[in-house]
Amino acid sequence: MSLTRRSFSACALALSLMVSTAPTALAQDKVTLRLSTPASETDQRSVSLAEVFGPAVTDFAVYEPHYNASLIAQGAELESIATGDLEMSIASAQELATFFPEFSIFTAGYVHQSAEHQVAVFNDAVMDPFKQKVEDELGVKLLAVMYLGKRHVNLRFPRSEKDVKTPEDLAGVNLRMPGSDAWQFLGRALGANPTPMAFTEVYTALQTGSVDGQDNPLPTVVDAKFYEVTKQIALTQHLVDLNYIAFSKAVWDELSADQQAILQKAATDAAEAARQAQLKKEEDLVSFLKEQGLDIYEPDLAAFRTTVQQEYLNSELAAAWPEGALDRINELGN
Ligand code: KDO
Repeated sequence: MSLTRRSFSACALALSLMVSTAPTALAQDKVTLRLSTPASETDQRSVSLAEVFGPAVTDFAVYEPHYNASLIAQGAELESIATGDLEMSIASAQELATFFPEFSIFTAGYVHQSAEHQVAVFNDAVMDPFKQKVEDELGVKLLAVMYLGKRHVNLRFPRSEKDVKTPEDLAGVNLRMPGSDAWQFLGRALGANPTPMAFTEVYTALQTGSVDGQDNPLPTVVDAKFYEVTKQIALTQHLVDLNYIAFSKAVWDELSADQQAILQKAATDAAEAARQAQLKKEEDLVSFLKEQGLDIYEPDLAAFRTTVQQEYLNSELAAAWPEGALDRINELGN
């Protein structure tokens, strides 16, 4: 069949219509991954998710972070993922322990010994039943472990007024702890009177004196500017704290195997980038905080470790820990 001018223009028109509709017809719609976190945009975990995770999944997903608990209140993120109102969060073991009491093993003071210990535990078979239960019963996949840092006691009093050597010195101190029960237990185990409070309210509470202190790692004390309204940090390192990158199982199941592999690697890489950044900050920030006028010192660590560990071992929390799990976690830390 010869190609006449008329048939040529008809073909050209049909082709132009196909091309003009191709982008919507052929391109797969990208899934939007809303993340809600109480952390600020400049927190290392937020930075690494935005700089490493987001770009790595951009072929099939749009990463949409919401900081300072602006989308979902701190502690409500996992429920929101379960109901399909959120796709990702930076979850804590304490929040998971409100659903699954056995997670309190990862919230116990002086159990995790380092960032690398956290990674060894997360990747060990001991973690498998914990991960499986969260997937099966909450519809949440724990993709990676993030290093939040070593938590210390940070008080608004100068050391001349309150010198923290042992847990006895925290008697009567109104110490803000995050809301979950596991956090309140830790506050009591330290010897203090814990007050439940959302992270975003802590600065004002310290400034007005409605709490006497709070506990967070040095990078958080700097990022949230708690050093502006506090006078001392007793380096209790009572919890080598962690978060998990929590991800919607329903969204995960909609992805192809290749997309799942890309997303998993993106989460692992983002967690590693944040870990290294957080560890570096922990080294650098003691001198910065001293320059800001804070008194930073080491308390009687043996007294704190012995007291806190005893509180946990005698507690109902420990009764929920799977047989042999603590021994395995300790083995991985040595
Ligand atoms: C906090 O509220 O003190 C805490 O450190 C608890 C962590 O689990 C995590 O939620 C963290 O806040 C936020 O990511 C803000 O850093």
